[in-house]
Amino acid sequence: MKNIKRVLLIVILAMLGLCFGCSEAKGPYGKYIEEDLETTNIIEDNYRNYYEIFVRSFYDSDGDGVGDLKGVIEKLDYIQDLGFNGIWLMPIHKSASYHKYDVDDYYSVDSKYGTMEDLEALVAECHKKDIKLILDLVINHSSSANAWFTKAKKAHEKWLAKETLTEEEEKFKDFYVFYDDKNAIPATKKAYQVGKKGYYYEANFSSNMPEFNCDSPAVREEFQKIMKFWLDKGVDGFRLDAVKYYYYESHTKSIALLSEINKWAKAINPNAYIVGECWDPVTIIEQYYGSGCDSFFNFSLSVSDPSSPLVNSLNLEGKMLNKYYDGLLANISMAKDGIPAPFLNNHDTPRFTSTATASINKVKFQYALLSMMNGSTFTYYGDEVGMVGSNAGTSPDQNVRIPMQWGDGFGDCDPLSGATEASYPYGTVKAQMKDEHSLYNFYKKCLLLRNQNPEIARGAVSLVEMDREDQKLLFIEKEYQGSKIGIIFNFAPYDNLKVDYQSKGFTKVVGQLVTDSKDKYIGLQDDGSILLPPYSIAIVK
Ligand SMILES: [Ca+2]
Ligand SMILES: [Ca+2]
Repeated sequence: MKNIKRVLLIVILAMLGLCFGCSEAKGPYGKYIEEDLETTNIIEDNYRNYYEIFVRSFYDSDGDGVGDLKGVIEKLDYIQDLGFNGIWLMPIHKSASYHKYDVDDYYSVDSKYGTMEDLEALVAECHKKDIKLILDLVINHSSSANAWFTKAKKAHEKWLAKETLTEEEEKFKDFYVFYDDKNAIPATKKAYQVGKKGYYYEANFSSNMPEFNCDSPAVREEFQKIMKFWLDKGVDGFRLDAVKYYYYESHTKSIALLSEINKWAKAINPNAYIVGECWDPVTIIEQYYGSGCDSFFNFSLSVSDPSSPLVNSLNLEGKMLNKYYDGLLANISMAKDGIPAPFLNNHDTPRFTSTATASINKVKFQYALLSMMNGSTFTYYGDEVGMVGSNAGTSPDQNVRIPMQWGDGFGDCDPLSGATEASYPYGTVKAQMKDEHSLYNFYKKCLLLRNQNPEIARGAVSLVEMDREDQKLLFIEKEYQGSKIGIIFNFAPYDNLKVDYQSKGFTKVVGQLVTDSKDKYIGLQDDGSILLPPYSIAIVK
């Protein structure tokens, strides 16, 4: 029966070729395969496609030049349409800095971003669209302008002077890490003297970021209160900043605190999602998963790691194909029972479009490689339109936090003070949405395929075939709840790759990611195999 169908197909194709003089780009690729992508196939779990937003530079709803929460609400359709179903907001609490990683008041929304009502409205709108919203929670340190720091210094000085303390002063005298003897400051830590008072406070990031004393029961109680406050507002979890700095001297102690934090959050909302930032190699991060927190970012896959298998899988002259597969397996095994959290770049790293060798096809393929990883992927705002920016070397962080260019004539934020570059080589959002071959539309396809095929994020992986000689073919399968998909990669930048997928137990192509898509596609050959163009991926079932 199959053969008859094939013969018929060939006859029909031949006739079409005759009728239209082969003007349809049949090329070497064979029959075009129609896809049917759904946008709303979201499973109610914590495996999500997260979109990281720097509110200041995202969308300005009221024309004052500063992005705001109402702007995020206005762009929820855009975010959902791209295929994201989770949002990580970089810090939104009151803070004098532009980045807000030094918090003045943990129970507030910075007035530049909007009001508490705006945040509540954003939560409600996200939930209507089945989007989870997580907040950046920066509790290793506060701002030195936080009222708690003033209270703590005052109480600590009274205590040093052996004066009687009130109950509240007792609570605050050790709220931050103070050293009364300069010689007691560990060589690995940074501490600053308070005025000329002869005592010091720990601040490993900067003098205006004093670190909380995580041993203090009062501090731990406050952490719980902060989380309860925001979870009660309906936010779905937290991205925890700088978790290894909780106790900079001891991973064991930081992990133990994370275990408590995770329990506190889950006691309020059992489905709360916690993802921690521990900028360390796999061997360390896997220890952090022992805390029970859902996720820790996988820095070993990001541009911050020069040996990242995602970055190095481009230009396979270096014979790195097995490294991509190893990286894919390590990404899963390091997470133990938790959820892997792979990403390419964020607000602290150069954008991956900024490497000297970047071309649109490489940028697309690199994102496609990320998109085939298990777990919750994290995508930094603006990457979908290929925004460029680097904070490498002496370049400022502002370069990777520049405004989105919407191209609508409104909503663009003012340029970010301090940025030394602002580049949009692939055009505005509006222009890219109209171009079916744009980065934007490629990103969208990657994300929709993740939603459509839940096996990609959640499936158990096994190897079908890897051509270590040629460094072109990687064929894996992922199985989730009895459903199996195959993922076939052509890692070659210039060569087509023919694959007989049917002999491996699969019957149809359900998705294709072709980087050079102007005249190339993954097509069915007359013999039933498929031909993959350079830097492309086929998903088969
Ligand atoms: Ca505004
Ligand atoms: Ca600390």
